[in-house]
Amino acid sequence: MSLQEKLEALKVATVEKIKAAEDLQLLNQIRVETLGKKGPITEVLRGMKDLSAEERPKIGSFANEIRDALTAEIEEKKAALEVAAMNKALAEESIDVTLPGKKMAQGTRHVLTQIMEEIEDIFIGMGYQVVEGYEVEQDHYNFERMNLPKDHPARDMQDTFYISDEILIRTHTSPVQARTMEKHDFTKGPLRMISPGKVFRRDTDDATHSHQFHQIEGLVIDEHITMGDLKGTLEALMQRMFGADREIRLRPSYFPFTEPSVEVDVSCFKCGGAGCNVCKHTGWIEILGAGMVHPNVLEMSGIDSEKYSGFAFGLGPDRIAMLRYGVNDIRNFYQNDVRFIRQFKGE
Ligand code: 2U9
Repeated sequence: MSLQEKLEALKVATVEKIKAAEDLQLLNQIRVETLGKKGPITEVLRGMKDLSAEERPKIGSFANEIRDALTAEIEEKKAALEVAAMNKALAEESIDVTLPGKKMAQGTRHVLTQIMEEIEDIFIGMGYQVVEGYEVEQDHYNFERMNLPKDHPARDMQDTFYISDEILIRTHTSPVQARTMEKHDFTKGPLRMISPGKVFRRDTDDATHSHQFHQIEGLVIDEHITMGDLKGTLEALMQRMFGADREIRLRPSYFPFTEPSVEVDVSCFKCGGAGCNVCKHTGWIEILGAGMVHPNVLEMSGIDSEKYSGFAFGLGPDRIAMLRYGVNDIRNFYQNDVRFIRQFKGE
């Protein structure tokens, strides 16, 4: 076989290989093997010196021709493979915009937050300010200012989480009111406030007791505030929360910080007063504590109890949520089991 025939055969075989190559890596391998420094064409060109002067230009130009032809063939195939790879990637990575989207999980406000915000909205509508204070408090504001002197049983280590002799975590939100009333400028108008928040009592947790629970306390101080203002305000609150035909009744009670003090019942929102399991067949539900602010409490905050009077009340959002939704264990509110929490969508 002449050198020319050999080159021709090489060209035919290589073109076959190029056509059959299915990826760029293989194609590159063919290029290196055929046209590279150690390849047959380079070898022919290198061996030119041994050829006759007559043969040399013929073989030389034929070898160059073949090299150029194969280079072009490889380039063409390379472009084709690149286009194929791109099309494949496009097909695989394309997004089907008609598929349904992923649902974003939407949380809800905690049921106790919902109840507290509902109550806040009612009082904001009646011109009250919402004040949040400290959870870590001084004994002075938590007890002393609330007419609970040093020897009062409510200050017992049994009931209160003390941090030191003088520092504790609040057992009610009353210290917020005490701090607000001592700062209030009564020449500018009455004080109307509520204070919602967490409170803490040393207690063994069970279905109806939790060492952490919530309170909303309210306080109104002005000249000529009477028990009638107290009753009208709490009746309006109960009607907004439990229905326009709710009634309330007051029973005498005792709190150190109010005198007189009352327990407030609301007519049952489930049976309307006829008697059912919610009201334990009495027609009434005990829902609030309240009273006229004790003169000592006013005086300790620098308010003239001859000129000013006020009413105060306290309620428990935990108890309200338990009554309204039939929750039988207060600990549910604090265990953050989403199966419980997500039942209260707040719509
Ligand atoms: C000041 C003066 C008086 C707040 C009051 C109650 C009655 C009351 C309980 C209801 C259920 C606590 O959440 S509960 O466990 N509270 O019965 N609270 S009067 O009296 C005040 C507050 C602040 C300066």
